[in-house]
Amino acid sequence: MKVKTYTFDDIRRGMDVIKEQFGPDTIIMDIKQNNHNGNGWTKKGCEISIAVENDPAATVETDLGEIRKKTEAIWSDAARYLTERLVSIETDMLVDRLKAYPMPLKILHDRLLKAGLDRHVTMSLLSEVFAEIGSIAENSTKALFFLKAKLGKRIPLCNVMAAEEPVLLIGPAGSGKTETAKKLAWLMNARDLHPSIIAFDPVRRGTYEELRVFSEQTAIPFQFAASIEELRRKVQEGGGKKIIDITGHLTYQGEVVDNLREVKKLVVFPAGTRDETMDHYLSIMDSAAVSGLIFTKLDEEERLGHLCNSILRLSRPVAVLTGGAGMGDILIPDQDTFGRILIEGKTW
Ligand SMILES: Nc1nc2c(ncn2[C@@H]2O[C@H](COP(=O)(O)OP(=O)(O)OP(=O)(O)O)[C@@H](O)[C@H]2O)c(=O)[nH]1
Ligand SMILES: [Mg+2]
Repeated sequence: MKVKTYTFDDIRRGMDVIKEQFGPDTIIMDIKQNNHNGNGWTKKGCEISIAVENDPAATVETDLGEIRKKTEAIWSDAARYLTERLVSIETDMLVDRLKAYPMPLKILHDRLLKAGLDRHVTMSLLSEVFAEIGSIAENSTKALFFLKAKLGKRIPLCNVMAAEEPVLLIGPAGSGKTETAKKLAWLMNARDLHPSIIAFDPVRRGTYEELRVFSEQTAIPFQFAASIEELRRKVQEGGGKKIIDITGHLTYQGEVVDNLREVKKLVVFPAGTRDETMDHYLSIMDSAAVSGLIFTKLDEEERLGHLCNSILRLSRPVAVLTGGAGMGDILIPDQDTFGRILIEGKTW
């Protein structure tokens, strides 16, 4: 049964036509009276909706549609069932394997999963630890030590603290480049690396004031460049460790990356960035020129497992982590760092 609506000039005439065409027993579903505004004149009209039997061709089409819908639903159910079964078989296997493990490894397993680390990564880390130290893993301190070392070995690091070598911070707009430049400069200053910041923005002097104030407060030198030539000259002039903070504008970032071949390029991503966004950014930059990654805003993440999953997936060296508004909220990662932030949380 379908509902069809017809328009007539007036109700009485409409009802006569309906009865004539569809018979006296036609079921009237709705009658609407309305005004049509034509070319400067108003005309009354009405819409009459009636129930009509489906025509045979339409019925076949509807039936086919229904069959298709039901088949799709069966396929989806089957796929869901198989996935659930596989996951549960795998979980049973993991539970069985875990039974043989010392208690501290079982506890670490739960904590890593709770932190959001991929369960396959978690299990393979634990099995590596167990294979290497066996019953020594009964000692929870040793189990944790080896676990951190195993995870640390899987994550390459990038050294940003080498004296003299300039570092260039690139990354999506608002990812934390300027803030990280300040934190890095602060840290390098404390380690007597004589840092200075060079900001590059050919369009607007967006960060100029912020960095000028920072420079005044810390006595860390700051310069501004509005063209690639000026930037290149300022990078080459004088000594010390140069940190180059550039605009979030991707076209200019690409130009700087192409023109400053000799500097170490680090991509800044907030810790919550989706994998696709990171892949997209790395695909549009000359990613071969990128030496390492910086992750910011760790303090805004509930759990850090997903960050470790992304880092393991990307397989690119990590240079710096930041997590907070304070100048000291910066961490130069070492082998222990990732295990520590997963198990112990925010410890910087
Ligand atoms: N919570 C938190 N906020 C941060 C962190 N790092 C940066 N931010 C904030 O993120 C915002 C953007 O930081 P910026 O350093 O200006 O980002 P940017 O990449 O230089 O931005 P553009 O130059 O506009 O591309 C600011 O509000 C920062 O305070 C961090 O580690 N934790
Ligand atoms: Mg900035």
